Amino acid sequence: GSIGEPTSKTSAKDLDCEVLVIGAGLSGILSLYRLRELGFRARVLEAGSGAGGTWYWNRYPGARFDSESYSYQFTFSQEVLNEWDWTEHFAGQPEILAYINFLCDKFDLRSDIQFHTKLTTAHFDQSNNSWRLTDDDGRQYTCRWLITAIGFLSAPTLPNIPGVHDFKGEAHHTSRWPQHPVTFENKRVGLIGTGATGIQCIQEIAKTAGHLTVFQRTPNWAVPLHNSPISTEEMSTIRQDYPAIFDRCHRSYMNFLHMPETRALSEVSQEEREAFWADLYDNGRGFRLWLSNYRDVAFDKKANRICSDWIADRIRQRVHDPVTAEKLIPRNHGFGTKRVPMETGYYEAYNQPNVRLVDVTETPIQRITATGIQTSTETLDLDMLIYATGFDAVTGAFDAMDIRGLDGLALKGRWQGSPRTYVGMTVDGFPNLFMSMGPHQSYGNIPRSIEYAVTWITAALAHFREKDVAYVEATAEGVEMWTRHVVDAAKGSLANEVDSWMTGVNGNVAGKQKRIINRYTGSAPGFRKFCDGIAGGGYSTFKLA
Ligand code: N01
Repeated sequence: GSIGEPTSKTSAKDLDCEVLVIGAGLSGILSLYRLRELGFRARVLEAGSGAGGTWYWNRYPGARFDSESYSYQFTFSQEVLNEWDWTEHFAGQPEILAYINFLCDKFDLRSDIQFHTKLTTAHFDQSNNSWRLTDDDGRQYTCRWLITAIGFLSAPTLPNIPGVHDFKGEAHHTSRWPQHPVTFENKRVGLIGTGATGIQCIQEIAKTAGHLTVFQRTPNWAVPLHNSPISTEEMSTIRQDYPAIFDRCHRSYMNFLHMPETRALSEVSQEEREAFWADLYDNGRGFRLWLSNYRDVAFDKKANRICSDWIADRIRQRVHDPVTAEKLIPRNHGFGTKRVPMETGYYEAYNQPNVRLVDVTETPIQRITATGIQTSTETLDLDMLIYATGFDAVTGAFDAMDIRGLDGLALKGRWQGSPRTYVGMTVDGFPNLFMSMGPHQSYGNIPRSIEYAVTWITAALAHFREKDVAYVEATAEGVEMWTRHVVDAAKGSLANEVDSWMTGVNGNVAGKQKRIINRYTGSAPGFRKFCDGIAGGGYSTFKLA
């Protein structure tokens, strides 16, 4: 260091950076913005060639917000709120990526983002309280504080079907969609997976594909999105409404715009509830039917069944072939117990002559071959295969790296298939490591949740710097308490009694067959209050040195 530079135990002058952030998605770019604002020397390391994370990787046709654009943007900069116009109530991926690039340009964020950098290891060095990272080219990076901004739906998984690597035609996972245009005209396309991604993709590809075969294992309760363009006049009305919109999100259970219905289904007549659902189904934008439903639908099996049956009838009305319609109606889970996919003409796609549904519970896929898919009853030749098969969610991106804390303890080993955290942002045994959107956090409306987590983490770092603290570790008691609280908060919700990424189940990943509680399902306002309390108490619930 130069003469006269203050020396203290928190001085990070021998390290590459005070703070390294892994990932340049929404969490990463906001971390960088905040850290710079607080005067930290920070850098972001990103595997891709551009910023955007989820919205950089998921370029599949039909990818778009399922939440209102104006509720799913950042609120930290009034200037950006003034300058950026949304053109649709639910923006498509190109517009979302343009928004993220607008943020990067405006705040010159790219100058501190290193692209094409895929980290493989992160080891804590006890000798000087720092993290040492290695990328897949063997380059090393050191920092005092490490922020993981790696996403919880970012590690894609292929189906565990024999021959999955044998196909010689064009094959794409939705989450690794190429940057060059992909066309479907005159092509025989096969698509596996009917989650939120598959449904967005199917309804779009059906418009142009020569022929599309959808391989469905579990149908989902998709409901209409009701997207529409935003005119210049409407945009200025929406903008005037921003404070009210953000306030609503702030007060709601999962940071969404939609408030729950206060009545229970049992308190209203059949006529009344059917009119209520018809209005939400036919006019309610986005998640309204899901999140503004009668309050017992998410918890009471009987109420849920009545609502599910009503929606099943809507599916029957929309699909001409009764056999196909029945296949599209979920049997093993009720409405809203998994993330509800949003659709625009999804069910009608199956009325087109170029679209066919194959139920793989009836005719299982036996193998993927060089030329297509072989089921128990037929061989289908395909030009293109699309995997909309989802992610090794929540812990997958952590498992993909060798993360080691005190005494070489591996994070994977610490968690052993079920995460343990303190407020979803820290883990005992892993000092100076902070996670944005780690397990056990309140997800819901993700940008709202990211804005909170990143602001909390970066403010904590500023506090530690001010107090000359160089070592911060969650306590074992804190982790035990929070983990128990997360499990308790999950009780009673039907969503936690169903296999999905939200309960940590992924049949394609070894060791992920059993349901766990991997996200915080208590209220977002309660989560924030708890975390604010930690900050207000000077972070005394951490081990500080
Ligand atoms: O992934 P999924 P996704 N054989 O796991 C099937 C968010 N998101 O990418 O259910 C046959 O939901 C699997 O079948 P099954 C949102 O939070 C947000 O669609 O396991 N099929 C299922 O149908 C969402 O929840 C937006 O029986 C196999 C599908 O693949 C999350 O991302 C848009 C199979 C995977 O569905 C994940 O959604 C899109 C196999 N071996 C997504 N393996 C927004 O708008 C898997 N499947 C913000």
